[in-house]
Amino acid sequence: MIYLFLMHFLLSWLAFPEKSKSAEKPNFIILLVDDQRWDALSYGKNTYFTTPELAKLAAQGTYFPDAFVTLSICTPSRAAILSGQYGSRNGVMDMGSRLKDEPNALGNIMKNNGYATAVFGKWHLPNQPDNLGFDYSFIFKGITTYWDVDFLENGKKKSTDGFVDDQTIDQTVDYLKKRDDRPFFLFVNTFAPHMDENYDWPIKAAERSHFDQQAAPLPADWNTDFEGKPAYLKSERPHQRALEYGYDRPDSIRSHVYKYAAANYAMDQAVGRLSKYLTDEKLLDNTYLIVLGDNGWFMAEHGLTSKVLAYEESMRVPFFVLGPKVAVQKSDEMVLNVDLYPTILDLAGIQKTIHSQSISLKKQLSSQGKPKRNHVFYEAPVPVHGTYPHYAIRTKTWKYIVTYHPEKARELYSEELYDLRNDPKELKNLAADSGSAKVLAQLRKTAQKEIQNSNQ
Ligand SMILES: [Ca+2]
Repeated sequence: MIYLFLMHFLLSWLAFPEKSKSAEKPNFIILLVDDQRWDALSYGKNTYFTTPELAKLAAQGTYFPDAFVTLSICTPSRAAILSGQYGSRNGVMDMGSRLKDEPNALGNIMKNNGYATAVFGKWHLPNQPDNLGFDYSFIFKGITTYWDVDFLENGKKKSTDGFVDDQTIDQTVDYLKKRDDRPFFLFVNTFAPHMDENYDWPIKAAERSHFDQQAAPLPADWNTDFEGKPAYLKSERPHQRALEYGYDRPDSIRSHVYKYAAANYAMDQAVGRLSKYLTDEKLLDNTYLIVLGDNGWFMAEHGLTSKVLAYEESMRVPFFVLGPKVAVQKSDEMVLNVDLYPTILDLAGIQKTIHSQSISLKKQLSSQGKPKRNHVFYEAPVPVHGTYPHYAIRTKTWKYIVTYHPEKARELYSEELYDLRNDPKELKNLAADSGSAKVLAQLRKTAQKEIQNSNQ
């Protein structure tokens, strides 16, 4: 008995210094949800897109309802997160470009500061994970299927059975179970609710049973004549692909909304497995969990599908943070995906001179304070998925979008102005409205200044 007691004492004594060492630095998990619209998170509201697990997590931390990406599409969004910079500076403005500055990628900074680094799930950059600082990777590249996916574990094929996001999350939990005493930085990427490679959301009946297809909401302007919107949208992919999906018929739209909601729910349930582990192990006492979407997704709003464009359904994403001393609150700050980079360095106490086009949210995570931003800047400078080059300024109450000809450099194609307070769905373009001329002039000026500064 005395022997056992002494052994216990000795083991505790040996274990304690290691535990306190890892407690010095906080851990970080970025959970990036693929193609999740800002309203596909059931936080504090009744929505068709129920996500009980994410809602439970969001209610424990700071939720940012006004959160946006700098460019709404997979690869540029991931590059923006890992660089803290806009695509026009970091080099990634389309699907095939490489992140230029690998040594200063977030993974490398964390690794060089003593963090165990790992990435899980969807990887959508031409750069290799280890070159961006991830020591361990369990990934698939780009677009895949929902079931029985072949992952790459540190570059070697590893076949799996079951739902892709269950595998991603289970591997994350497995990694955490086997971790050493270093603090960790994990980049966890879901695939759902992105469409799979067959342009479908093949979710099983159990998840679909949570949703009523007939009750799926229809957007107000699904049958639009494009009045007030850039005319090219009608003949290019954003609308033409929507027609291929059958978005000229309410039943087809409802079918897509229903399947998207079920896929979003399946992702949510997978995340619940990580949430349970973090809670059971009390890891959230010293771990910041940052959850956001990489871009939104149109489901017939303005007669469109897909993303890239600067309307709310596309550029606005879910975003919340929980962890040590993070206040339970809804923040007024307008935030961007590029803010993760300086925020994580700030919270980790890493001193580094960075060329970041973003702000640290450390203060916003502990108290309301005065918002730092009065607008966010959005850029889609090169044609992607049938869009023309365009930029936007979004304030709390207004949005200005300027579009240029794709082949005639800097030749204005169209301007849009939306009064978000009275027209949150961006149905009525006020750019030609004389009563809004002053706001238009002001936002136009802000946009030009931001465009000039964007790659500086
Ligand atoms: Ca995406």
